[in-house]
Amino acid sequence: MKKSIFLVIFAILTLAASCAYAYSDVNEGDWFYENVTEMSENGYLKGYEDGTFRPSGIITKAELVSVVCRAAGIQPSAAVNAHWADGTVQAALKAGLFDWDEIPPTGETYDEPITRQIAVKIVMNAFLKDRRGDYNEVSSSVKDFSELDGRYYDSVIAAYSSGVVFGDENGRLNPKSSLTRAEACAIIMRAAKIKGGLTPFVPTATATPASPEVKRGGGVSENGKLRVDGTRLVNERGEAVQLRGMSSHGLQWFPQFASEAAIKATADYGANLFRCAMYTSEGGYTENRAVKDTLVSAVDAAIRQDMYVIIDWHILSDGDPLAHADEAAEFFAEMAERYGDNPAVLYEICNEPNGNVTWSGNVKPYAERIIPVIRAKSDGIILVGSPTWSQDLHEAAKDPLSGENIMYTCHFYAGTHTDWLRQRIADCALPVFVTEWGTSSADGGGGVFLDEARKWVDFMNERGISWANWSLCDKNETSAALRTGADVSDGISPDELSESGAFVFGQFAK
Ligand code: DCB
Repeated sequence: MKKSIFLVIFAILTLAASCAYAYSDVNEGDWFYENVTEMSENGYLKGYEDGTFRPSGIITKAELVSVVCRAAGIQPSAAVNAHWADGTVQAALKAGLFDWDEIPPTGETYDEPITRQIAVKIVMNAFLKDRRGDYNEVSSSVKDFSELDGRYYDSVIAAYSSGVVFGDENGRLNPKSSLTRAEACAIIMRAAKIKGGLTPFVPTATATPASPEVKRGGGVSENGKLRVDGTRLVNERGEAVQLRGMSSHGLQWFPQFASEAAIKATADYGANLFRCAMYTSEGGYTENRAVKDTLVSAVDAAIRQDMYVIIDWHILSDGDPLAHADEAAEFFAEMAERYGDNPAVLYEICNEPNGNVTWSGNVKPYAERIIPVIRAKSDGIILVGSPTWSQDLHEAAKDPLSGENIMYTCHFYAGTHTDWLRQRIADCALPVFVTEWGTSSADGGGGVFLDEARKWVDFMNERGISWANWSLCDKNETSAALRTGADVSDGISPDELSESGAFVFGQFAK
């Protein structure tokens, strides 16, 4: 069926551009008559075998992307799945028309209706990427502006300001509803003309191969909402799932390595997890609230890249989590409000308690204060540390927390922590998540200790324990995954990886 539709498209595309396009259901006088006719004449889309165009039919994600790409002159690249539109969708993703999570290039949602807000973004990115509009003017004239997801504000404002989109008769955009074929023609034609005319679409014979080094997999579109089943982390179908990825370094020091480009680069090596380490002291949140903005943009970027993402309240020099419990409660209330039902987000409530603290006297009471704050908005995974820099799992096991979807973190550094800590994980019978580990010694330097790191990675893989490696930055310390001066704005090349980074990045896709 799909193949035959494709052949029809192809046959029609090869007709001469002067051919008259008369559809039985498109008449002079219809508001979309000119747009539909011009679209057809230029070979951007066609009608059905029975001579109809079906202007009020709903347009799917694959169809919208295909039509936009033809009109914008974006040629398909090599297909990765069997869907008829895949080559074009892959090319459009690469060209930055949309983000991974909006239309996962695995194909599962290609035939679903596209929402109007995503369609507007794709059209604007394809033709008028640099346009901006006036927020105050547009947001007050679009009656349902508040229904838009925030990531679409810029495109929608630009689209209204340039006259690409008008609201319906009630001034509404209905951002999450579907789009008709006639409406799609109208916005594409308006945008293409503003950009400067139409170029007939001529398909090229050979597609360029997709870049072979990209190794995506195991992301949110594949696994959905996570939960804890016994000691295991499982996906929405109840299947065991292992997350692997990088932790940032302190966001107050290295925001450039928590950028979308840096996060995307780790996903392209196969990571499906990113951890955002927001220090509480040492220039972090309790001293400078602006670091929260860095965290939020990193979390949003990871979500766009189809990754799971940990919001890490990175206590360290402030060893007792109770020291900043009020600020933590306020912070996690805000995060849970913002990300409540987003399946990508995990909450790590205290990185590494240390110093004169005990599980039952400090960490557990802290957790019992913070967990309900998150639970008011989210039943997502909550990750809890333990004394001695999150190594005292045996203490937590004697007096565990009650409630669902709670995991206990274990942190190790290969030069410092060996067999005895693995044994502790094996003995504790708790759901364990290694939210931080390094190939170095516990101070972030020394080594690297790759033989011991290999033992740890094997151990975690055998047990399906999820992990994030410390850290994605170019600091002059052995645990840093990047060489000094690495520029990640265009991805991470193999020669920008440190000795540790080369080892760790090689483990994501295994
Ligand atoms: C943890 C912390 C993490 C720390 C790494 C490596 O601390 F969660 O924040 O990162 O492990 O020590 C280091 C950075 C340095 C930075 C320093 C202070 O790599 O660049 O200067 O934080 O911000 C641990 C983990 C384990 C142990 C001790 C520490 N341990 N610790 O087992 O003794 O003392 O920070």
